[in-house]
Amino acid sequence: MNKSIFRNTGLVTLVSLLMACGGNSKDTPVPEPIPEVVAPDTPAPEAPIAAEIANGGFEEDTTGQTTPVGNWVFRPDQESSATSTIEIIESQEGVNTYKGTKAAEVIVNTLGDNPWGIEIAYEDLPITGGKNYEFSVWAKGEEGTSADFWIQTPAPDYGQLSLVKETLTGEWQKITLTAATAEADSLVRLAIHFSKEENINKSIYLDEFSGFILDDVPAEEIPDVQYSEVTAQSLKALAPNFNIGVAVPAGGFGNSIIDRPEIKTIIEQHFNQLSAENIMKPTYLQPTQGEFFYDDSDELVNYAKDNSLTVHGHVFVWHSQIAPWMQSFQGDKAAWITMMENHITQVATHFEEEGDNDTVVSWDVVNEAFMENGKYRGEKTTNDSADESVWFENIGAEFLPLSYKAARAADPDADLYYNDYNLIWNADKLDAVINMVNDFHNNGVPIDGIGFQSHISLNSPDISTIQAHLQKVVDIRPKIKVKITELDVRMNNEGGIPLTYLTSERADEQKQYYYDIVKTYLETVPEDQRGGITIWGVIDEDSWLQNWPEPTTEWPLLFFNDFTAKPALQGFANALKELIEVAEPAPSSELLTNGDFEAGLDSWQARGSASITLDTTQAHSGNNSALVQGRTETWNGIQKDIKGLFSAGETYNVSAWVKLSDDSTTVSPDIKLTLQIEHTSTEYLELTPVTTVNAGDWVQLSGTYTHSITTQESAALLYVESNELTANFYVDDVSVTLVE
Ligand SMILES: [Ca+2]
Ligand SMILES: [Ca+2]
Ligand SMILES: [Ca+2]
Ligand SMILES: [Ca+2]
Repeated sequence: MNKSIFRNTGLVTLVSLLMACGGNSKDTPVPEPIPEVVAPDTPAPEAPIAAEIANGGFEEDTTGQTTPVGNWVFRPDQESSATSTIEIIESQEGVNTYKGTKAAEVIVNTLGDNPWGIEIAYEDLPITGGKNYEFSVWAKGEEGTSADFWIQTPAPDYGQLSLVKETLTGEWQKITLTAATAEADSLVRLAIHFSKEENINKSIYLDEFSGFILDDVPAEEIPDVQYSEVTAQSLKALAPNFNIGVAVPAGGFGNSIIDRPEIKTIIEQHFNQLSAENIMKPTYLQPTQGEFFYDDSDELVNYAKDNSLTVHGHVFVWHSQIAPWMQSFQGDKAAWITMMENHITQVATHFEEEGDNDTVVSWDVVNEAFMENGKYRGEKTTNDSADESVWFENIGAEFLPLSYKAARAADPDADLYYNDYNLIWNADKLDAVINMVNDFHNNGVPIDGIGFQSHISLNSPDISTIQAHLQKVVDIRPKIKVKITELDVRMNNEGGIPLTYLTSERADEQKQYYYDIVKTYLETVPEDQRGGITIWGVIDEDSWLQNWPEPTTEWPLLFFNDFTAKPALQGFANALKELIEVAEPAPSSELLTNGDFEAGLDSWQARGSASITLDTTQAHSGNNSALVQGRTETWNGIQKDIKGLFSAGETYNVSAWVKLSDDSTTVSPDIKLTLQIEHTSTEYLELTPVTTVNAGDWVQLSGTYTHSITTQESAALLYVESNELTANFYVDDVSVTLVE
């Protein structure tokens, strides 16, 4: 019996019963006879609905085959110089096949850069949406070998439905995965990845793939999550002298910020520095030898300049993302040095600006020159296929000091950084970098700072490790700068079942971790050594982590995809608030007391027959000004005796703000600030040029005055006067400062 038909029958029955009992009394239908459901004595076992995996046991193939029947794809070397052998083998059932005489065998030779470099996949397996599936495969591998078993949505999304990382035991074992398909899904892919150190030169056998429907996926709605409140209005306003950066694409690169007003709004609100995510990398700036391409990077730099942002240049010399011509460049060591130095010189010179107001203020000169064991990349001290660098291999370690010297020569006022990943927790690697810096210092090679990339996971590394690693660089003498250059914080820990949405709890954990990182940085790195903190992207969906190293969602950044700030941003802001001392305004160099009338008319007098009153309806600053009325002579006004204020030979800036009262019958009188000095004679000195004022705006009277009188004065009357007797006017912010 088909289960679904049985269910439907039951439903009809129930509806019929309800109608019979509670139906409309006026029009009571004659109850239908209730169908009798007879339970069979021994119900036939219901066969589960199977997924149609063609040739799941490889019995349709022949030995040595690498393109099996069905939608199987063997990829022994799809990524980054990974190599392996994957083919159909023949064996006795139970030995190297689980069932029948055929199975697939994988022998890993070299690992690739990423964890899916060596893969067996079954593409485009038809499934029914909205069902829970169970898939299984039998595997046998030498004890300690391992593989990652995936159920994914098809290319190009590779959305993760299920992942099992299994260590093999030497015996045949069944690997089972359950996966919930979405209503919209109609195809999935099965994938198994083998790029692991422990598999090198070992055999792994796979046989008998199958899958079937378990049941329906209960409708699950992502709840409307209430995240903790974000009140921070602007990160950069909390730390005006601290570099708060963000990496962005620009120009013709996909997702360019130039075409995205919401992103620009965020940048201009919160950040004061940009890094080019990709468009200043070598392959981008010199795609063909001798032909430099600056359109996109210039657009980024111009945008930064127009919005008072600086740019951290990334990057002159890197083993990765270099153009094919550079990768395969032919020449002896001297030719390689010339080629490398030319790239640095050309690019640095392009962005160098005359004077010290440059937009590009710092550079990652060399990126990622060391392996995790602290040896040079390219020195081949590891089995890692990423242990390759055309720079080290063709020039030797000398490429490092040569790069920094070339960079300094071309851009003398930029901070020159060495940048690398895992420095925030890997002591071997960090020590190697510190040794390099010390060598540079001993040999007069310029370097200004170390960049910690800091692509990290929630609470990993722990804060004490981060502190210790930052401290090591802080302690280098002579002092260099410390910069966090590429910060992002993954929310899914490797190997765990990924979150389907960012929960409020996890968002708050991220907030705390961002807070801890920024706080630790500010507590550890003294102000003169702070290079700043740069976040590697603006909104979560723009992060490189959306598709690397595994297709998943990581919520690593400070903004949600709808451009609203995440609790993580509040964490960042809270640390800035606590630890950045916003400089007090410079101690006032104002020599005049109560020039702003905020202490009332104290020390000010009417001059001549004028009357002066404190006015609280008009003020250039604060709450008060002085109103001058009733003048009968042009020299009448308001005055203050500043005897002894001026020193002989010194020059002063003098200024006052004046606004005409609208009860004046004149509309544009001339007003000036004058000094009457009483010493051996009486002198009248015009401190500011004659200035026309009006009733619409405050107007500044402003000038400089050099005190050339050397004799002691008995009075020095600073006063405001007007050529028009009918001019009634407000005065505020009378100021005298020394010109240094
Ligand atoms: Ca088989
Ligand atoms: Ca410069
Ligand atoms: Ca410059
Ligand atoms: Ca005032």
